[in-house]
Amino acid sequence: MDLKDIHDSLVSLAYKAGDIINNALPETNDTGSKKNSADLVTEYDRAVEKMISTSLKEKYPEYVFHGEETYDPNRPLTDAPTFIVDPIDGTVNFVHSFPYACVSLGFAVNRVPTVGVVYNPVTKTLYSAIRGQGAFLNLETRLPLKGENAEPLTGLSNALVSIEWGSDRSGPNWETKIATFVKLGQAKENGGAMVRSFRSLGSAALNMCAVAEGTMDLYWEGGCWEWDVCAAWVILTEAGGIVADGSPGGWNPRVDGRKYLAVRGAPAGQKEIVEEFWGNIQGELQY
Ligand code: LIP
Repeated sequence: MDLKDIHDSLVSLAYKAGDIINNALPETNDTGSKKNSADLVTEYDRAVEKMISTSLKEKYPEYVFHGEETYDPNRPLTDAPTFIVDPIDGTVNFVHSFPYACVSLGFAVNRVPTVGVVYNPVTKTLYSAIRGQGAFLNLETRLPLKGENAEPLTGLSNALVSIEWGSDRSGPNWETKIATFVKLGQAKENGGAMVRSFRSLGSAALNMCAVAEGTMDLYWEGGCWEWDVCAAWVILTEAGGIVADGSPGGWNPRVDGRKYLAVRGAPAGQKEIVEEFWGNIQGELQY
């Protein structure tokens, strides 16, 4: 298994996908939706995935292809070496021309994210990593950006936290998310964690890459999928970060576990901030 060859192939495909994305003319009104108006798919999502899957199946017929737009719940992710791909992560942003959409190209072995490439073609920002070989911005800048000067994590009140609204806007998971956002954000004298602030980039992959580069301290989401996070996961861990379960107690979540807590690399404080975050979750995410 030549991981460098796989990495280089995914980088090349990322730039090709970026050309399709940058030349697209998506419309906000007549875009196809999956389960509701927040869960979108466009002809460009499908075209990019088709281009990627055709190329990967031709070059690596021995590996499985697992993509968002051709996902079959009757054929879930296995331990086999698998390309795990989201052709356009941040489709809502893409449709609205908000410049935070990306192609997410992951490769996992035994469900362990091993190669990752995430590319935002609007900002020309490429994140990449091979397990055990470091994480990079635009193939040359090592992550995290602060390198050896990365600061300790000193609790949620000093943290910039990425959260997402997702497309499920009712039910117990929604209630848990909203109540947790309130608990995290409110003043300490009212029992809250007083996080410094929240951000929602609208793309799981770009949220997790922001944590990898160290411009975000944490990212918490339940309900996204393995194709949203696989590539960014290895980029994050190769930048010294960790991925804990999005529910309390899980230190080794599966890439297809659908609930995640990503924490940036730091010389101290990772375990403590995970436990502080878990202590603020209001309910149990069920995925
Ligand atoms: C998106 C994720 C995001 C989530 C959205 C959506 P998509 O993926 O990246 O984290 O909150 O609901 O699932 O659909 O743009 O590929």
